[in-house]
Amino acid sequence: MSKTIIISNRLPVQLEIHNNSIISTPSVGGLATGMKSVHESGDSLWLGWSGIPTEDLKKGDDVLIKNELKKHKCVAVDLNNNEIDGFYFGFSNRTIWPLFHYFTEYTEFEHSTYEIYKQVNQKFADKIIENLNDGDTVWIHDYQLLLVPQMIKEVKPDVTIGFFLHIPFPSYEIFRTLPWREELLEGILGSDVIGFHTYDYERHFLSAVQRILGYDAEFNVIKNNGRGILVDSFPMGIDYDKFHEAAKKNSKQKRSEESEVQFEINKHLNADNNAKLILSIDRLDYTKGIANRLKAFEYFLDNYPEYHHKVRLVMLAVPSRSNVPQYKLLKNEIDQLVGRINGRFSEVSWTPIWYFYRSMPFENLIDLYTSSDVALITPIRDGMNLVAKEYIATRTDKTGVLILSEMAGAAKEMPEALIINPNNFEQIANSLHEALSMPIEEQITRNTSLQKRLKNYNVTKWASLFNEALQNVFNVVEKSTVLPLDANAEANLIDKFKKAKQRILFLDYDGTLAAFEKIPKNAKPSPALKERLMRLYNLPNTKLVLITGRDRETFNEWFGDSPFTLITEHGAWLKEPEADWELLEPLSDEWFTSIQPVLESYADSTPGSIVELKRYSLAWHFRNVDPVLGNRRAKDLKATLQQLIANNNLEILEGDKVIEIKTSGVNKGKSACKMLLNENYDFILSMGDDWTDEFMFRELPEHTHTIKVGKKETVAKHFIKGTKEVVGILEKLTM
Ligand code: GDG
Repeated sequence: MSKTIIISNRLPVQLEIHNNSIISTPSVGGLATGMKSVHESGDSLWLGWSGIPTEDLKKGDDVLIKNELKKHKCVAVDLNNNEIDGFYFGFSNRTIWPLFHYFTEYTEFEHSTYEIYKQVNQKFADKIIENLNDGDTVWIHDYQLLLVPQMIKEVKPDVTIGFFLHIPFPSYEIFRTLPWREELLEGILGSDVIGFHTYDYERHFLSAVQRILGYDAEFNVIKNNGRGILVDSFPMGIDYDKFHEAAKKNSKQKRSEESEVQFEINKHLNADNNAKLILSIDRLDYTKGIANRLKAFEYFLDNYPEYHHKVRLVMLAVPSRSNVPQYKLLKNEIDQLVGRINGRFSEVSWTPIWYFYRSMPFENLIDLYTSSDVALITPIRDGMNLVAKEYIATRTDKTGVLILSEMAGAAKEMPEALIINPNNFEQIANSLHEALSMPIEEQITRNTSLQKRLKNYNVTKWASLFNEALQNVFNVVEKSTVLPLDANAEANLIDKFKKAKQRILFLDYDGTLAAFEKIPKNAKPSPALKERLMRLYNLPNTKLVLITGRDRETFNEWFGDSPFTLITEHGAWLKEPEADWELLEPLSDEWFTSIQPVLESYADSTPGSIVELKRYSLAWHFRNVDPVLGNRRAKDLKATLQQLIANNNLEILEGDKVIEIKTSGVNKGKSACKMLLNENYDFILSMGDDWTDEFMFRELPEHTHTIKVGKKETVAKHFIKGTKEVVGILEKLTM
């Protein structure tokens, strides 16, 4: 039976070994809490790090761990201390975490930790592949594992892979600062469905993919490798009933059953008729805005003295990543702020802040949620923030006010809360006043809508919508039918080549034999390339055709003295070795006068674009233009040209970041087929990267070995990554 494999950095249980016996406790944190109900209810296997470094394991511990994890349907990925430092405390938490939360000043760009991050991601990928059966679905979670989707897809192209990011995806301007931006994006794009909490994160991701990798996106589908990748927002919900029912149970508790926390809370609430409790719960993290919150609370106490003695802020800060320097600094800052505020305002019978630096059992969490009149949640940036949702779920009598930062993903779904800017002390203080004096009826009205939404769109719904998208993704997007030229296919190609009696090779130039250059003239063939082509040419019974969209003059300069067959301007010109250039089609340039000014005006108004004048065609190149602007202008230009070329026997060719206008009927396919007329080739190879090469792939005989270079849609039979791989194949043909 097929299963879902869930993968996250940490498992949903934390393990500790004491005196040869193992203790497991549930993990705290948004991801673990959210996915737990999915894991428990379905047929699934959860892979992640056990929490114990391999150095701490004694002989036999691995078996103990394995057996314990088996009970929880989990499998451990073993990590040693060096890996934990580099991968988790290093690249994950000192590079990605701060950068994705817009804390650029905390972001470290450290090559060595990235290398370990890569190795550990590979370890996760290997473990997944080891546990994978046909028909299984893979669901990878969060920023620690950005490279894993691609690592799996490369080995198992047929597996359906989902990826969900629990933290924000930053804007392109922030993301582009990462030295490893291309690799990380490619890593995520190994997935078939990519999910974010909000539409903002989704559009930032789409923008980064288009601008950094140059891949096209149609609405929320990215075209990559001839396959579609669905990108969507799936705001994560909570296990509403669990929190609601726990709160109900809590309200029916007898005094004797009360916890110590509840006892202390009640003491405060009973001390004054108007006593109120404000709650703050987070991991101790600089993204959560804890310092700002404290300062805003101090500002509130200064400006609203009538609340002295009556109001208390209960602040639970759960220890987190204390190995990372910024977290240590933050801990000191919070300690000092709490000390200062309590020092300033405390009286014998009243301390304004109750501060807990630890985690609490679930029951105490419920005590806090149910006893607090206000929840004050003010992150500077937060992917979602489940605490905001949990607080509302526990308000069984529908009272209570949520003050929520607009920077939390949750704010998008909770407009009935008092939404604040976490950097605006005054606004936070005024909202506290508004919350504490809000009429009960208004609280009930707001919370009724909130609860309805949270109950309906709970974590099960979230997971099932994501899963549905994953199961149906190939009804929405295209599954790649093009195969990579893997070792078997390559061996077959070489074998056919060696055994053939008459061979012909059609090789495109830019993007196939030579990498793209910012200035097209700079893509001149290197002596090494020329030598390699000569070796091919010198093989017996082998015809070598270089086929390009470039103009005749440039190719004549580069290859005029080489003995290869040259076809330029998409098939307008032909030069056989030792012969003169010959025009393959009757062409004219009379139409330039009406079209060239239009292209020039687009080049003027679109920074980075240029017009290329060929002998019988005109091209507008926009490779160096911002991709979004470039695509928009290209669309406009095409529409304008379509009106101008009507009745002119011209056609518009859309290449890779180029729009070309030329006499219709001239294309690489037609001219390549002409080369076959008088010979009987039993081996034909055609390689190209561009849309214009598709004419060759389509029109050459069925037995042609067609290879697309790069990750685009194609009718070719195989694809390879890039020019380096092209060189590799050519080398092997001459060996
Ligand atoms: C990441 C993103 C996103 C907290 N203290 C205790 C405790 N908790 C539980 C809460 C809640 C969870 O931990 C915290 O969830 P958050 O969403 O607030 O935050 P992160 O852990 O930073 O999670 C975040 C989330 O992923 C999900 O996608 O919302 O934006 O940063 O469930 O109840 N639980 C117990 N004791 C505690 O002391 N038992």
